[in-house]
Amino acid sequence: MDKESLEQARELVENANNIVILTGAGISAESGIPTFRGDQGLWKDIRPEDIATPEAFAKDPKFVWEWYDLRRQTIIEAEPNPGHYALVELENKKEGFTLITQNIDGLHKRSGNKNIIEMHGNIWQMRCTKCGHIYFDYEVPLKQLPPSCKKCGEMTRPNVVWFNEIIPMSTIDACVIAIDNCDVMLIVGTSGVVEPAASMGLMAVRTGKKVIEINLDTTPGTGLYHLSLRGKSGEILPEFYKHTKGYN
Ligand code: BV8
Ligand code: ZN
Repeated sequence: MDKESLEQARELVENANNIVILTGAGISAESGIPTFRGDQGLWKDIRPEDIATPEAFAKDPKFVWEWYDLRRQTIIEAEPNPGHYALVELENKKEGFTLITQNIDGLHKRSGNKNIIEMHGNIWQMRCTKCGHIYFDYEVPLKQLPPSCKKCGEMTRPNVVWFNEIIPMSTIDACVIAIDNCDVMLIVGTSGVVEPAASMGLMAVRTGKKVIEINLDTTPGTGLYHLSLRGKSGEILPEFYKHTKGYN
């Protein structure tokens, strides 16, 4: 990755008062959690678009829960990586900081970030299909599939947003307001395929924000953004602090 772009990005991040971060599965890849697409994705034989849907769940809730239980078993073993911790540093240093994540693994919370919008939900939360009760359940592996609601005993689902499900307007509004108020937006480890997250970078560009992408590959947004840093987020994000006073 070229030093010049990294230096430019470091300056922009350093001088920004208000920053928004949008993360995808790529930021958790170095923690050992497989991404969705691309050759290292674990789900080669399963397209997320075919199983992470209300239709798949209605057809065979046990099969869908087996997939989530498998992912929970992978995630529980994973540790946040330097990329996650660099975002905690950033939040501690910035006046305005919002972390929008598409990830449901909960690693941003575990690493210590506070102002997080989990726009696709959280794999550790169950939601009752009958009474709507939402609660955290960290049991791994799950003894009963599908799990029963702790309150009413009916079947639960993962409290995540599936394909063709609406993301609550309050969540979208919070993302739009954060982007509207920021000077700089970092887009980290997302293939830019899934809407509405994929359009957020463009929204920032259109409203005059400096958008910096960090990814191993190019994405549909690469040509539009102010800077595109090619490399691992776990190596690039900490670079933003290597030369900052007071950061050791
Ligand atoms: C909605 C939760 C209104 C569940 C997820 C046709 C065209 C356009 C849009 C649509 C369409 N048809 C339908 C739609 C809408 C649909 C959509 O976008 N479909 C896509 C697939 C075409 N969106 C929706 O349905 C959304 N709701 O729009 O409501 C509506 C209602 C009804 C009908 C229509 C519209 C809801 C979407 C939410 C889906 N839920 N997750 C779960 O996880 O089980 S999405 C899922 O994909 C994950 O959340 C994941 O985060 C997300 C996005 O993937 P990425 O995070 O980008 O991961 P990916 O593997 O793709 O990429 C990883 C990247 O990291 C790569 O670029 C790689 O190079 C990079 N990388 C890897 N390692 C590293 C790295 N980078 C840096 N460092 C590294 N070390
Ligand atoms: Zn219930």
